[in-house]
Amino acid sequence: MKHYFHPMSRGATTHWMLLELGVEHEQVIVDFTIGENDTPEYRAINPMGKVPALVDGDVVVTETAAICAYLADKFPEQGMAPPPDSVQRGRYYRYLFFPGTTLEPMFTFNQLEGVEYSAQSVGWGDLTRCLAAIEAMTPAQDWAMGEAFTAADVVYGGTLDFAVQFNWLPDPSAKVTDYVKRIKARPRYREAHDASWH
Ligand SMILES: N[C@@H](CCC(=O)N[C@@H](CS)C(=O)NCC(=O)O)C(=O)O
Repeated sequence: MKHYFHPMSRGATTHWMLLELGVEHEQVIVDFTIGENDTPEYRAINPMGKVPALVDGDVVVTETAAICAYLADKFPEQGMAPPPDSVQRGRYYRYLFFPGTTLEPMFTFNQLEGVEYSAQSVGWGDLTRCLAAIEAMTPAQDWAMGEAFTAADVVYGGTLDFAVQFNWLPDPSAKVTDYVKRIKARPRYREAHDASWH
């Protein structure tokens, strides 16, 4: 399978996921800083021209969370996703979808000054609600799904890691910083991110 990525991108997260699973893959660097994402060939893979993307035979997957979810399900023996018919699956989906649909837009809008919006209408509500949800969802010990480290931690924990790193979270609680520390202590995280920027 081919992993289209750039080390200074969200591709570090999907690379980390591939390493956690120990999946052989071809790493294809798409240097978007010099427009390598803006070619007809790459747009045929991802019309958004974004990295990361994964091509597995005839299957094309874009979006960081979708790639992590796809990989976790493709290699069920690695235990990085609860079984599709298990009761844990609902909780697992929440961690996979919440970062991209809610946290990322909130972090972006929170950096902008003078932009007014209705917290009742936008999907991310507001910073206060997001911080309360982060506090409620972040595990005090182990991982998002309990003892098993899963794709939920790669996606949700990876987003919190970015947020702490870039100071998007005002005064993160001890629970959040400890969880991010556990994430960063994982050998495969280090391997993926040492190849990136820290
Ligand atoms: N929603 C996408 C966002 C991907 C994204 O924004 N990638 C950035 C790098 S982190 C990119 O490819 N930027 C190049 C560009 O937009 O031209 C995902 O989760 O994968």
